[in-house]
Amino acid sequence: MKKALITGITGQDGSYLSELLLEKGYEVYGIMRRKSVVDYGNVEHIKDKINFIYADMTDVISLINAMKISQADEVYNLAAQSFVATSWEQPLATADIDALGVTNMLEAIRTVKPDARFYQASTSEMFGLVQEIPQKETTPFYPRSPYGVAKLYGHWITKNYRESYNLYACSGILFNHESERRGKEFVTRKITDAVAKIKLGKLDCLELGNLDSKRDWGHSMDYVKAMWLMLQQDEPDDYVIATNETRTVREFVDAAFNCAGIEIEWNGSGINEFGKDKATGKTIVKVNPKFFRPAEVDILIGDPAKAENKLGWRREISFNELVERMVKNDIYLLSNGLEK
Ligand code: NAP
Ligand code: F7E
Repeated sequence: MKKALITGITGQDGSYLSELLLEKGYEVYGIMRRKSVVDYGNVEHIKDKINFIYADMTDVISLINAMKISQADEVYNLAAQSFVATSWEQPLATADIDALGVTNMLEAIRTVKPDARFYQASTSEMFGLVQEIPQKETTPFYPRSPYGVAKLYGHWITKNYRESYNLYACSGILFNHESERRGKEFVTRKITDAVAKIKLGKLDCLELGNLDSKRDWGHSMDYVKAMWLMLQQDEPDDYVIATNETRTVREFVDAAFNCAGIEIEWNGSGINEFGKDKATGKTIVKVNPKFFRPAEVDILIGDPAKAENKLGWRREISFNELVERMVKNDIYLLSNGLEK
């Protein structure tokens, strides 16, 4: 029975990856931060199948301990301060966790079990002000947020430990991936949650920032399969995981309201743009400059050809299915008093 250690197990990807590895017969260990109220986050439903270890990415001793306890064959480093907007408010905490935290984890592996295979959760945010369209493994990086900068350190230190110490260490450069378990501060879930509330008469209007921003959105369930595939190859390498489709935030809003049977009519421009419910004439989407970022990543679109050819990875959940699943789920949660 193979053993896997997942950092960030309570998050969106951690939960889908845990389900995948449990299905494959792995013994799953997960590191969890101590909180004042115990909270298993997205793995509440499978908590009895997981071996939890209290640890923190900023505390190397706790990560060495996690390696000693788990004796993991595979380590998936998914833990991060992952919300880009917060990285301007907490740049140092973001760097401690997302940058130095990676070195902490690599050192723990090197010290306890250097033959363990390592996956690093790199990100399309490293491309930032894009130097090429679409972005692939060879595209130069230009991060645009403290989050992107910290993740770029994590990316390079992973490559450096692979080259310096011959560790089996891979980075997955994953483009945006969402799901029913996405945190509500991220734009997709913020939209689908608001669509459910507006549909059920519990909210009047959704306020958003930059509607023109373009993202390459897939489903997390597809993306965790790529993480596992990367650690099953003969040689460690880095891969872009994306859908090769890009859409604006405005297009996501249209698609989400459509799933709830509401058609939007857009009026105005810039910060004065708003969306009306075509049927009722009521304004249900507004722009609020409070949600703009100090520096924006205007467009992301990834080329997953290398992953498709070498790993045999394919995305299975389409954009429309992703949006529909998220909207349906939020309507279900709200209708049944289950939303958090
Ligand atoms: P998420 O839902 O925000 O989960 C982040 C996880 O990290 C949570 O379990 C959180 O634990 C944990 N964590 C945060 N700080 C920690 C610390 N100091 N020590 C230990 N654990 C800590 O993120 P996600 O969407 O699943 O993303 C997984 C990873 O992929 C992240 O590294 C993210 O940056 C990266 N990524 C995500 C995307 C995407 O579109 N989703 C794309 C590219 C890369 P708590 O429950 O205690 O907060
Ligand atoms: O923003 C725009 C915002 O916060 C997407 C993380 O998983 O993916 C994620 O980072 C876009 C941005 O995700 C609102 O300005 C407009 O252009 O959903 P987001 P993100 O910043 O792309 C990458 C790949 C990661 O690695 C990260 O961990 O949407 N936007 N209006 C808004 N965004 C938010 N959050 N809220 C708004 O009201």
